[in-house]
Amino acid sequence: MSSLQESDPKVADILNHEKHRQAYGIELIPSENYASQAVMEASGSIFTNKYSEGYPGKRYYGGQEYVDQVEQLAIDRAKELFGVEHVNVQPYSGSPANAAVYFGLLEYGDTIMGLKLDHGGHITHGLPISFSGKSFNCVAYEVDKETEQLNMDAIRELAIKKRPKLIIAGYTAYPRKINWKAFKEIADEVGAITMADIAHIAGLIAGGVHESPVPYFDVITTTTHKTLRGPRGAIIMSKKEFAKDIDRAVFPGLQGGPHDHTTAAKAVAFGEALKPEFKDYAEQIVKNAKKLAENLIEHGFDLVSGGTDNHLILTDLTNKNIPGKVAQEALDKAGITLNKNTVPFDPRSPFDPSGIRLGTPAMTTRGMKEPEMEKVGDFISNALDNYTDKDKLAKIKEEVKELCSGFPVPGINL
Ligand code: DSN
Repeated sequence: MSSLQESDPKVADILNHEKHRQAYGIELIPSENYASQAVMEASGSIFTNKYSEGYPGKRYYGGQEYVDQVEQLAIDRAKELFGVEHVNVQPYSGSPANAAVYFGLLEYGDTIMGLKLDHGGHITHGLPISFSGKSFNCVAYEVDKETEQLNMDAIRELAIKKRPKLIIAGYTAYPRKINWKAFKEIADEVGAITMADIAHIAGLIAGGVHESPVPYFDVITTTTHKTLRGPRGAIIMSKKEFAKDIDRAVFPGLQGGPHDHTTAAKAVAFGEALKPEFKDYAEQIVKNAKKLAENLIEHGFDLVSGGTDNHLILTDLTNKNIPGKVAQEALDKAGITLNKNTVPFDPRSPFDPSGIRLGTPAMTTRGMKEPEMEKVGDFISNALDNYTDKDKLAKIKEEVKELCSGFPVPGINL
């Protein structure tokens, strides 16, 4: 019996159920992944016990000799992985990382420009009800109505009109490549700082299958737990000239003590991403997404922008006459997890949108390849064709379990 089972059987039982859910279900939420056993060991380690406000070599507490080593290791590995001049590895997650950039480099009320939330942007990129929208003057660009892709001419026109201090690129529901150079040219024209939020595609950039913003952008934020496959957390990377302001904004501006156990796990994850096999994983994510997209198109699904270049697929279900929420719930019953999502120019609400968002990082981590993506696409189509039929959904769930049983999850021992 584990010590958790002994001391808290209720929590142990919940965890056990979640373990089976993760192992026997098809995980298609594009922002989720399976961290390695090594990442989870570091994350659940004795660094949980430590406080270390400040930065390596400049702390406000004693007993820092090992914390300093692990934080410096995480910094050095992230620098090597992304080829950047400066890294802060302390942000608790993506939203605090973005907040630190804004509060470190801007004044209240300055104009920031990001992609509209329901076109694929993020809450912290200027949604009026988030801290970003409340503290700054937010201007939103959109995708093109015809192509459902970014139109750099329209973005340039808007930037010239609104003169933002900060331009944000990098998205949560955009299935195409991003032209960093074009964004940089626009920013230079209007005198804006450039911020890339690569949370979704950091693993693809680290693995060399998506172009890096590093040669062009001033500041880059990313969470560490999506395609990068680390612990839940974030980092901020920047050119040297922004380092001091960003570090001050993280601590003491926004945060107190960093989560040292997470820092240790970030170091492990960056070490894993530096290994040659990470490149194969990143390449396979994209191959899998393209295969799944192809299969869904064959099944008559209407993919936003017509396909994908990265790890995610956004599907408008209007032609299938199934709202996104209903689809998500039906697929849950079939053992397939994804999320309902708005599509560009969605006439429906974010609580009950027209689409679903799905991605391949987690399935790629457990070793699935193109033949399995065909099966996954068939399961989705079959489940949505029979979304009111409980027995049919239960039968698909059994088939899903059988498929998943052949692909153990790293870090999950059943
Ligand atoms: N919650 C993340 C996602 O699912 O894309 C973004 O922060």
